[in-house]
Order: sequence, then structure tokens, then C-alpha cells
Amino acid sequence: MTQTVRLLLGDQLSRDISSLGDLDVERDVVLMAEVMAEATYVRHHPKKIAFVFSAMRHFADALKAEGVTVEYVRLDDPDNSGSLAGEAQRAVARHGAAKLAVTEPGEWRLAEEMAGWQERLGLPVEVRDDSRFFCSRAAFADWAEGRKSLRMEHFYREMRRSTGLLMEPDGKPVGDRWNLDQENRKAIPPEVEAPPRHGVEPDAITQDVIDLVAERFGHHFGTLDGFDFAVTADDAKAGFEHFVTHALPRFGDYQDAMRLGDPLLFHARIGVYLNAGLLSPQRVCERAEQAWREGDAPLNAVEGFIRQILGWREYVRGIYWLKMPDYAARNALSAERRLPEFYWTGETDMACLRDCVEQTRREAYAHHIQRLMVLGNFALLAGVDPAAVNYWYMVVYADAYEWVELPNVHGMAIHADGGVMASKPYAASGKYIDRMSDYCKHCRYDPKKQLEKNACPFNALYWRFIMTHRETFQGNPRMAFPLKTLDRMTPEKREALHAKGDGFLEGLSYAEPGAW
Ligand code: FAD
Ligand code: DLZ
Ligand code: SF4
Repeated sequence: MTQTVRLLLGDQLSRDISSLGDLDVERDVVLMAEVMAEATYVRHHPKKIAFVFSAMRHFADALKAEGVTVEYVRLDDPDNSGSLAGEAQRAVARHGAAKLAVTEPGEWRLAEEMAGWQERLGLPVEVRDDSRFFCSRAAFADWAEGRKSLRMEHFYREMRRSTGLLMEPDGKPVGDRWNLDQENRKAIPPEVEAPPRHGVEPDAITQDVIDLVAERFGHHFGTLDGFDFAVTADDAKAGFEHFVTHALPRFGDYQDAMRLGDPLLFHARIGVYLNAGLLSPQRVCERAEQAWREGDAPLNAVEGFIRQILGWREYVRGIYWLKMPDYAARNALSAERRLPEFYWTGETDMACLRDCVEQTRREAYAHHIQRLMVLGNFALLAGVDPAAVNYWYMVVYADAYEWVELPNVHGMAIHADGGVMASKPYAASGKYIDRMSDYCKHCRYDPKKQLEKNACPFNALYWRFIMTHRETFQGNPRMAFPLKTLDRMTPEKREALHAKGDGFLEGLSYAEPGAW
């Protein structure tokens, strides 16, 4: 008799995951299932679905090669029940299992559902901690306990201390500074070429999956053309090594830079692998530190990179589990507008937004500053309903899982959490985008103009945003400068900027909720 059915989810593709910890190769069955419920709870980008299914199939084959009994249910299996619960139910019945073991899922909706499985399936269901993170949910809750503000920087220092990453033996940070962010804000000169990109040609398994996804999910936002994600741990590792050699040395300098038609610049494109379990955050950080210790990359690059993973990634997960489910329902700035249609079509004459949307459709990828300061900034300034913004981000990126998407969007980008994550909104005018990119050179608008016909829409929208929320921001020292600048404007100028912002928003087309 089968002892334990071990359910492995599509983002749990790590050999050392807790659900496989005490695997009995003779008696246990590992269950993996491609199900409609997970492929459609939002209409994910087809490249994300293809990545997940292909990575699942490769992982299952690797387990089988070890002698593990794997029950793999394909999406087009005629008996597929369509949901994880249904597949778990079928598998325990088929094998007469004594227990179901699973590592906790990364999303609240599934964790809630699993809480009822024991009763539904009529056997013990053991939900284990996900130990792939540096910081457990309980340790984060301990850190947060009693604190007035939960700033990433404080958390990050604790994590540096507890892991010893980039630390001197005497407990000081290497280089005597915790954070070199000031050195990570350079614009990228036109003569600096981005390194060649690492990609993997689809093999037969991936090609099969691409065909399946094209048939079933081809109508979702995004294209499958040019699929080049790694789908095995070895290839993801090779992709990361490629980054360490070619991009890490200048990752710090150009972390915030953007360039039209250049999706990656010096970024790693490893979020998709880390979140699915193909890469380990610990090993990635250790490897980056090694590159610095061996003189292959400067400290501003390596500290900046490690901060993203050891700091931001762990911190957003902690916030998510600490604050859910109320967090998702917050709408601190009372934003209620529908999502502009161009987020789906790319049809806008704003060059920055057009490039970011088109790239997102093509790649299921955009780097941080594109997500935050172009796409997110516009949604913030326009006052788009947080639910619509979060839905969009969950759909379009291959690395999107709610535990990491929600705090980044809701908290960082659109300030819907009222300041849990960020002490001020990341609102910016066209000036910021002009400084950090070459987008404005390709745009019919002028980032230096405010009220003229060809004035960059971000400018009026920025001031309209500050005016709309002035009472909320009054007394926030980090908003003192824009509020003072606003006060120095003549009432006529304020009125004209407000009206220009209104007029621009009135002229946009908006997506019907549910249309995508
Ligand atoms: P790099 O710039 O090369 O950074 C390396 C790694 O650091 C990333 O792979 C990622 O694991 C980690 N990292 C960097 N910034 C963050 C961050 N703010 N939060 C968590 N991890 C971070 N990341 C996701 O994984 N999934 C999402 O759905 C997601 N949605 C986002 C939405 C918005 C509005 C914003 C502002 C950020 C979002 N991020 C998300 C964080 C970040 O933008 C992506 O992790 C990053 O762009 C992935 O590309 P990369 O691997 O090339 O990252
Ligand atoms: C993202 C995803 C997709 C598209 N499909 C599946 C699937 O068919 N089967 C599965 O086990 N997991 C899938 N996943 C990943 C899950 O959505 C993910 O485990 C949850 O969102 C929790 O993070
Ligand atoms: Fe974007 Fe404004 Fe620059 Fe055009 S001018 S690319 S809209 S920031």
C-alpha cells in the first residue's frame, strides 16, 4: 500500500523541497498535475503556462530517473478533474494512501483551500513549511512584532547578520556600508552595450507543451513566439552563470536604467526560475558574493543584487503572509478608475508605456524599473483600481505569484496599502523617465513641457496626483518638496495642470473588466 502521496505544485520544483524530505522511494507516490484551475485563475501569459508545464514535465522525468514513482497528470488527460483538489482526491483513492503531504503553497487562495482538504479527502493532510526561503513566515512575524514601521532596510540588515552574507567576522558589513543604493542609479550611455542574452532552445518536451498551450490558451494576453526560458535546474543555473560573467559586474551601475527595445540590459531574468524552484536563492546569493570576493564584480553590483533577493524578495513574502487577507482589499488612495486599454493592446503614443507593454507581451518579462516607474507609476497617477492593476500584473509576468506580485504592486507601485511598505508613493513625472531612459527621444511628447500640446502626460498627471492627495501627504516629510513646489505655483497653473490631467484621462479608452 502506498504510504504517502506527495503533491508537488508547479512552483515547487526543488529537489530539496520539504514535501520530498522523507520520501520513501519504495512506498510513496509523487503527484504532479497540470490543471485548468491553476492555468486560468487568472489568464496567465501563455509563456508562463508553457514554462510551468514544461518545467514540471522535466522535473517529473528527473525524479523518475532517480527511481521515484511519479504520477504525472497532463492537462489533456481525459480523466483530469481540472483542479489540484480533484487530482489529490483521485490519487489518494487510486493508491489507498494513508496520508497526503504537501509544502505550503505560495498563494493565500490555495492555502485557504488546502485548509479544508483533510475533511474533504478524508485522510491526514500534512502541510509543511516552505524552507526554500532565508526567513520563515514565523521568523518574519517575530521580527515585525511590536514594530511601528516595517521598513525593508531594517529587515535586510537583520538578514545580513543572520546569514553572514557580505559580513566581516566582527559583525560589520563589508565595505563598512549596508546599502550602496546611491551608486546604483546611473543612466545608461548609448555606447554601453548590454551583454548577449542567455536563452534555451525548446526541446521536444517544451515544443509539445508550446503546442498544447497555443491550442488551449492562445487567446490569453501575450505571445509564445521566441520562447527561450530554461526549464531545468541545470539550464537555469547556466543562465545565472551567464549573468554572473556578463552582467553582474555592471548590474549595480545600471540597475535603474531603461532603454527602448532592450528588455534585459544588465538584469538577470532569474525571478521566473527562483519562484518556480529551479534556482535556490541561497546558492544564487552565495555565488554573487563569491564573484565579489574573487574580484570579478564590484561591491555596488553584488550588494545591490544580494539586497534584491536577501532583502526585497524575503521582505515582500513576509509582508504578504503577515498582512493577508486584508492587505489585498486595501485601497488607501480610493483609486477607482478602470485600467486603460493600452495596458493590453500597447496602443498608445507614449513611447515608454508602449515599449514596456509590447516587451511584456513578447517576453512575459519587464525589469523592475519598467514595472515600477513606467507601468506602475502611470497606474498610480491615473488612480486605477488596485484590483484591476493587480490582476494585470498577475496575468502578464512569467514570475508572477501573488506572494511577490501583490506587495510589489499594491504596496510599492500604487501605494494602495497606505504606506505599510513605502514611506511615500513612488510617483514621478516625465523628468524621471527622461533621466533614466532614452524613451523620450522616441516619443511625440516632450518631457520638459507641462501644459503645451506636446507636453508629456506624466507631468500634468503627476501634479494632478499631488493635488488630489495633498491632505493625505501633508505632514509626510518625504512629500514636503513636491507639496512646497505645488504651493509656489499660481492658482491658474495648478488649475491648468489639473484640467490637463483630467482631459488626458478622459481621452483614454478603458478595458472592460473581465474582457482579458
Ligand atoms: P533582477 O533585477 O536581475 O534581480 C534579481 C532578483 O532579485 C529577481 O529575480 C528577484 O528574485 C529579486 N527581486 C528584485 N526586486 C525584487 C522585489 N521588489 N521583490 C521581490 N524580489 C525582487 N517579482 C516577482 O518575482 N514576481 C512578480 O510578480 C513581481 N511583480 C512586480 C511588480 C511590480 C510593480 C514591481 C515594482 C516589482 C515586481 N517584482 C516581481 C519584483 C522585480 O521587478 C522582479 O523580481 C524582477 O524584475 C525580475 O527580473 P530579474 O530576474 O531580471 O531581476
Ligand atoms: C502557475 C501554475 C500553472 C499555470 N499551472 C499549474 C498547474 O497546472 N499545476 C500546478 O501544480 N501548479 C501550477 N501553477 C503553479 C500554482 O499556481 C502555484 O503553485 C500556486 O499559485 C501557489 O503559489
Ligand atoms: Fe514617456 Fe513622457 Fe518620455 Fe513620452 S515624453 S516617453 S510619455 S516620459
